[in-house]
Amino acid sequence: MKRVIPSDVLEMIDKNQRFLLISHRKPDGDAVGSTIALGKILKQCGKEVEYYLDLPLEERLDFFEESNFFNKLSGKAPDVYVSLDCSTLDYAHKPPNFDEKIPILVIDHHISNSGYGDANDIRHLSATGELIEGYLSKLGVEPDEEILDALYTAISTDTGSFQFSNVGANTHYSVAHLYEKKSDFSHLAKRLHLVKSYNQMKLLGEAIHSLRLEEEGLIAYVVLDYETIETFGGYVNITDDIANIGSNVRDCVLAVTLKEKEPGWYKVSLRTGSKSGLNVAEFAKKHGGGGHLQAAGFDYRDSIEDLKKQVYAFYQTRSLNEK
Ligand SMILES: [Mn+2]
Repeated sequence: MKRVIPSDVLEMIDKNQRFLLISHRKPDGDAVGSTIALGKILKQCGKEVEYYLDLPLEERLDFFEESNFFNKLSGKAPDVYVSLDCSTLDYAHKPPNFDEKIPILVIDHHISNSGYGDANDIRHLSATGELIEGYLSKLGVEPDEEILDALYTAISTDTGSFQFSNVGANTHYSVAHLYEKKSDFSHLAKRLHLVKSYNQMKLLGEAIHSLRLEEEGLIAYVVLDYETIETFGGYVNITDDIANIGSNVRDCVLAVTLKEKEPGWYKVSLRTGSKSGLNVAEFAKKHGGGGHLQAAGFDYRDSIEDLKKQVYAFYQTRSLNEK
């Protein structure tokens, strides 16, 4: 059932010629990978494809030859916009003179997606790339190595290298299809999940060094101050593995990471486990941020001591019968 592509989606692809592919702001591996894979699949079907993405790409994602075609818009209006991995149209990175009268095809895996397209393929799989993998056989496309790498990138990044709870048998079936065409993705997996610049590696070390446990090890704090960040290149990635350091400490329930982006201005990330009974998105929302049950973030400009008091009060709200 999950592998069924809606017939009106296939019809929209079949009956149109010019496609403009878009995705969400700050594109992640799934956004970039599923966009490139679908773009090349459509080209193999004889379609004209243009891309409009929010650039620059993260360094680890910036290696696809197909990305040379990104944002080279001809100015001709497309027949169809394709929105990939984007749960709302507000969150999409739309091209200049985006025309609301042109039909939209939505392909996405977010459960919160309301189906804002004129045709929608929304299935709650691990990654949009997992949906796109199913288009290969349906459209009779033989994938080249770049399509395989793009789909692997999409699925591998959105599943945290197949470690998140969104992984299912269907995920592994999809990836098995990729391995039937290419035997070794280890080099790509390393690039996506392990390789860092020297500065980012040193910042990871500094972050681990700053780790402190409070409340008998149940709450962890990691703080990267402005000076340290500046020493190692001045670049802070808010979604990197630094935010997970505290939550990977045994028995830690709540991890708080502060990155001082500008003097006195912190990017705060919160992480908790699926069984903690805490909803960190709620806490982040109170501070003007947002996120998921187990991972959320917000900007913060007051004293760290004050924040710690609020974090502790929040921690105490966790239900006593869950652990
Ligand atoms: Mn995704």
